[in-house]
Amino acid sequence: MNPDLPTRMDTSSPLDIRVQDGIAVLKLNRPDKRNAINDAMIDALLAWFGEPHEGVHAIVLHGEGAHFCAGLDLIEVLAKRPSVKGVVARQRHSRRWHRTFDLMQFGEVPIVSVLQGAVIGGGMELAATTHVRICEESAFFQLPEGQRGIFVGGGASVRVPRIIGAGRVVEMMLTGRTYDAQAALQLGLCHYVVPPGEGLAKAMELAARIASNSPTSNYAVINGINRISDMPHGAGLFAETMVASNTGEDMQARIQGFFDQRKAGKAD
Ligand code: 1HE
Repeated sequence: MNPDLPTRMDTSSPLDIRVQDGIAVLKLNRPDKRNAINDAMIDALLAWFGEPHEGVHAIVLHGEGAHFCAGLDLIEVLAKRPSVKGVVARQRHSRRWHRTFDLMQFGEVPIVSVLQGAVIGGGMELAATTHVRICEESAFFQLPEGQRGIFVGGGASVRVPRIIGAGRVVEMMLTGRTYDAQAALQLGLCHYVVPPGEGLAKAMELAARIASNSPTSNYAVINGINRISDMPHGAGLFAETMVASNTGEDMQARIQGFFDQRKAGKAD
């Protein structure tokens, strides 16, 4: 373990962080509140993702207990809201989530998430920042903001339509529809569905595979693909060339290794 990495073992912390063999495992740690996202959890995510972590090549994000995340901590919001005066001050909350979630989606290292039980509201927004999403069979997705008298504020209106389409998000929010794990797989909300209790092992397996890629290529993929696919054709191709010309640091050894391995395999 790298001693420079902030590692929280404190069971009262909303975010538990452990680093092993180049993989950081971040656990949402408020199971008694279904891992609802309070200010302290956002602060912990912002603090960790706001710093570089040398030696970390993949991240696994999961939640303690039966639910990945019940979204915004509604109790905290109700308690704080009367004291937050003015539009700009009220917008701070959403903008802090945006900052945090952008650092995650467009960070230096790919994130694999494990989703079980509730993936609701802000929990779905958090999941949508991650690059590889694994559902356990119990997972279900909801955006009940409309039913709670609020609107999404952690990036759902930007990230989720890019995954499932704006029309489905509108319908989901208006009717309170729930998507289960199998539907999520078909829609691209998740990439794998695994039996109960197997999500973390699958995530560690995929994270190890991701960590063995070139770090520069991983960085280019997580920062490049989503941004470039938003660009007009010509700008996108130009951006692709610029990104491609900034990768390849270790391509010689990797390509040589690929052919050496094939030769060795054929000789056996
Ligand atoms: C919470 C929260 C929460 C649970 N904030 N405390 N999110 C929601 O609207 C989802 C609301 N929660 C639920 O629908 C259910 O709690 C679950 C389906 C997630 C779980 O059900 P269950 O039966 O296992 O647990 P529970 O008995 O409902 O809740 C257990 C405890 O967690 C209870 O606290 P306790 O002190 O009474 O034990 C609940 O109050 C607490 N809890 N969910 C605070 N969300 C940036 S904008 C994003 C906007 C949104 O995310 S809107 C969606 C909010």
